[in-house]
This record gives sequence, C-alpha cells and structure tokens, in this order.
Amino acid sequence: MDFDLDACVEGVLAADRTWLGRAVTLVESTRPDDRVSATELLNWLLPHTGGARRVGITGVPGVGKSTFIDALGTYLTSQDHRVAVLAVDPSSSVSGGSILGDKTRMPNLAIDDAAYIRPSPSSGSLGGVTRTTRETMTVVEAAGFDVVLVETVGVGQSEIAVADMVDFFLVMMLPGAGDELQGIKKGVLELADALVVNKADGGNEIAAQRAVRDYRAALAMTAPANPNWVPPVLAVSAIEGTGLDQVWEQVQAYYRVLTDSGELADRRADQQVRWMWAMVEDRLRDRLRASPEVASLANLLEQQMAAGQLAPAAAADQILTAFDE
Ligand SMILES: Nc1nc2c(ncn2[C@@H]2O[C@H](COP(=O)(O)OP(=O)(O)OP(=O)(O)O)[C@@H](O)[C@H]2O)c(=O)[nH]1
Ligand SMILES: [Mg+2]
Repeated sequence: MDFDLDACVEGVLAADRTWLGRAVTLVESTRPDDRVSATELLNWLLPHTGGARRVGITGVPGVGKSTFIDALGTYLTSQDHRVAVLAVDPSSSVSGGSILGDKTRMPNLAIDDAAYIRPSPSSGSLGGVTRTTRETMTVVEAAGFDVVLVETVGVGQSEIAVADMVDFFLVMMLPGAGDELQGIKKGVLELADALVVNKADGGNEIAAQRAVRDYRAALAMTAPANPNWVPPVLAVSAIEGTGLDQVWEQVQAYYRVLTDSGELADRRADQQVRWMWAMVEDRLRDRLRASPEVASLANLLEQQMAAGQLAPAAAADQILTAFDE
C-alpha cells in the first residue's frame, strides 16, 4: 500500500472515517511492507489510547451476541458514547461460517454515526486474528471511541484470547438452564466478570429467572477471577432492549473497583507483556516453518526417525541448530 503515515495519524486522531478504514486495512494486512508501516502507525497512535472501556462478549452461536451488541451499543451512543465493535472469529476462514460482528446483525449500529463496526478478519490463525483485533483496538481508541465491544464465539481458545485483551468479560447464556448448566465449561465461568441470560422475553421470563438463580449458585462455587468482585448474573432481552442499563451499570461498577484498587493499569500492563511474548513465540514459529534449511533437514530427519535410526530429542537438537545458523 502506498501510504502517507503523517496524514493517516492525523486522520485517525480526527476520527475521519476514510482514514480509520485505511488504518484498519493496513493493520489487517499481512504483507511485510504493510506490517512495517502498521507498526509505525501503531507507535504514533499509542499515546492516544487507553481511555476506552474494553468489554468482551462471548456465548454459544445464536445466543444473541450481535443482537445484544446492537442494542447495548445503541443505548450507549444515545448517552453520547462512541462505540466500536470488533470481533474475533478464527473459524470463519476455515468453515466459511458466520463472520462475527456481521453488520447485518447490527442494523441500528450499522447506520449510527457514533459507531464503528469491524467484522472479524477472515484470514488465518487465532494468533493472526487476535493480533489484528488488538491492533484495531489501538486504532479505534486513538480515534476517540470510548467503548470497545469485542464479540467472540464461545467455543475454544478464542474466548481466552479475548478475555486477555479486554477489561470486562461478559458471558451470554440462554434460558432453560438445566441443560445449559451442564454444558457450560467451568473455565468460562472463571473468566466471566458478568453472566447475562439473554432472550428473557416471549414467555421465557420465568425460565430466565430460574437460569439466573442457577448460575448465581454455580458462580458461588467458582473461584472468582477478582477477589474484589462477585460476577453479577442478569437477565436481558436483546431484542426488546430490557436489562441493558443494568448491564452497563455493572460494567461501570467494575471499573470503579478496578480504578480504586489501581488494578486497571496493572492488568493492562500485564496484558501487554503477555501479548509481546505471544507475538515473539508466534513469529519464531513462523520463521522456523519458513526456513528452507529447516525444511530440507526435517525431511531427512523424519525418514531417519521412521527407520528407527534417530531419537526425537536428537532430531529436535539438529533442527534448532540448523535454525540458529
Ligand atoms: N427472542 C429473542 N431472540 C433473540 C434475542 N436476541 C437475539 N435473538 C435471536 O437469536 C438469533 C441469533 O442472534 P445473533 O445476535 O445473531 O446471535 P449471535 O450470538 O451473534 O450468533 P453468532 O454470531 O452466529 O455466534 C437471531 O435470530 C436473533 O433474532 C432476544 O433477546 N430474544
Ligand atoms: Mg454474531
């Protein structure tokens, strides 16, 4: 991409939509020269970031994440917040399935001037998609979006990745808890800063209240992620827009806890350090796989191992020696 860095920095800081789009496209690019420009851009933007509320939202497919984000986001823009919606969906490139954060699922925010929606990049590994989303978060914060909502699907590693890039992690559930409760992974409860039972409407209200009680009981038996915070369990209807204000109140309350204890800055600093090492490891792995020396040697070593002539540890030593050289 032919690229005017100064103009881009200025454009993003002025929240110019065109520049915002260009900056995010640059950040999403995997071309080596684009990566150089993107890194430089991010360095310039960094001092203008950190002011946003960062909230992750997870839940099984169809629980209503996008509908909820549309409703909550609209509630927030009506209160003069500026809301960016990002997504992490590493499966979308493989399955060709739904790309999270699809604008058609957020019809109100999609036409809201105070909102910016970026669907999940559909390329590559979890590491790649996570990198893009984190860096896009930097861009939108520099552009003055003061609420960043990150949607991710509640299966596998992506929710751990998202929990580690936000301040508040919200787990969405369905009413009819009996079955749900058995299916819920304990690990997800441990990540949750709040549980939200969605679709408490159309005759589901009683089931939703029962689910709320059951999840409260389940949470009481789970070690809290933060000793100063008991994750609340709330019932909402994303479609009818009920319960959204209570959800946001809880997010605000949690920020007061984090700010009063000084934890917010520490947590974000820790996230940055973990992120740096994750990137170092990712890049080392990429380089290892791309090394022609390693590739040709690996073939030979694999044959020797198959023939029982070489132990895996010795083969690993040889590969690393070839890589170091
Ligand atoms: N009754 C009812 N239906 C809802 C509610 N929220 C979402 N839905 C419906 O549930 C379906 C899935 O909603 P989405 O918002 O796309 O769910 P999602 O969790 O984002 O789904 P994926 O992105 O595919 O993982 C849609 O048909 C919505 O209309 C709600 O509060 N009440
Ligand atoms: Mg969705």
